[in-house]
Amino acid sequence: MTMPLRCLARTVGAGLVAVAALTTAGHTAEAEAADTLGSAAAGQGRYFGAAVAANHLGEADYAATLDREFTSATPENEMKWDATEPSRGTFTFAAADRVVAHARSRGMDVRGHTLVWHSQLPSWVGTLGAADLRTAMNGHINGLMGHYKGEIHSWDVVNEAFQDGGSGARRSSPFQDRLGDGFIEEAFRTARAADPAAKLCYNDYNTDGVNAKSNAVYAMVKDFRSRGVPIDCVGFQSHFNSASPVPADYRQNLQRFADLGVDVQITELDIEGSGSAQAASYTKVVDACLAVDRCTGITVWGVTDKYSWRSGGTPLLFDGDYRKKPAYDAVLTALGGSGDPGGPGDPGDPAASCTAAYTRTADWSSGYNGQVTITAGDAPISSWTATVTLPSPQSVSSLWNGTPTWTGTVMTVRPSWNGTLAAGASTSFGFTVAKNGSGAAPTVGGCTAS
Ligand code: 9MR
Repeated sequence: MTMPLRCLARTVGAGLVAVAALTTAGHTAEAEAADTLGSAAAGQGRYFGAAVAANHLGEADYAATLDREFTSATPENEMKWDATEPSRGTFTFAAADRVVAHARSRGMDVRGHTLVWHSQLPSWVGTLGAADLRTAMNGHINGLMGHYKGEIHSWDVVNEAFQDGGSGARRSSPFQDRLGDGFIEEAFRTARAADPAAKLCYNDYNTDGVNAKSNAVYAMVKDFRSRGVPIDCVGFQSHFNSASPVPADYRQNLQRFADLGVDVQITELDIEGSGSAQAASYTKVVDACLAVDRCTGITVWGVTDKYSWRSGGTPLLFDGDYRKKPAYDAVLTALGGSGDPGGPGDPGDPAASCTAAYTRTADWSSGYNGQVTITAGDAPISSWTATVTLPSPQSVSSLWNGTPTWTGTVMTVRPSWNGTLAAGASTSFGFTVAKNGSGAAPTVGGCTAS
């Protein structure tokens, strides 16, 4: 069967990373039975997302796994108040912009996280009196939502405003303590005006089952709905471990919120553990979401165990080497997708594919060194080809760990000794460029593999 080729090619500024991928035969997400989390979830009318850290996007395996598997991205820390408005009125968007640009250029949706939260709050906010704090809160919402207007699918407008424990009370914070209960409503009204197209969510943890805390959030959402306060969705963080397992009434809890007329989203899923026990817990979560019509998507709180905020608990779907865990297979299966349980070498294996990621490794006035890391996809490969287009009038003065041929300014590089790669394994070639007056970045085109 002939499949369309799919090619992503980007050039980013020097020092950043360009990733190019070309699938040579079959196995595009669009063309086959769902074999990625994102395509399987799409088949169920849902998104499947991950929390993304800007500072890992330059790691080829991280970016390749993110790009292959996920259809939504949540900046893990980059949109928080301390990252975006460290001093009053001075907005810093560079790190969040990197996540948004990466995600959007690859067709992913973005969840905005988070506008009003007691944590990761710069100290200046806590010094303000009530009137000033109200102005600052609304200014922050307008600053963030204005900058990303039209680019964010759902915003966590207010995060974690309720206390743990049995009281169902609001959590102490500068917002709660100075502005009272009404700060949440005000934040949502400001948010609706700032970007009317974005879904506005309340997000919290330990609200996954029916308990005093989720009852308090439920009462608030019900009140908002009855009074026309703009709220579209409730986020259930879903950080689980043995002390806080997936609740037996998870689906029931999601459903009662959905019945209030809001969407529900699983926003920060991770489950500590390993093997079949972890896999079974993930299955419960996916099954619960699929059983609730208004559960519109699932986000896991990271791509790989090694960068998880709970890395010791190995709570995610890919291990530290980006290998799929049993939990991955369980999620894919629960989403109705079909994995590759037989492993490499079995009939039906993925086609040979590779990605090429470029970095500038050294830079001086008259030249620079570039490096392209070739990473095999889901199948082992015996050869690869990558193209590098140099901006005129640059010229390559030497190249190592690869064999170049030239057509005009396009350099096609094939392996020297390093053609054979295991699935997911990487090799690199490097080259020295004479700038001849131009320091612009080269374009790394498609990587093809056989
Ligand atoms: O994963 C985030 C971690 O990198 C930060 O150090 C931490 C700081 O507060 O926040 C983590 O993300 C939290 C999220 O923003 C809100 N819900 C709980 C998440 C895990 O702590």
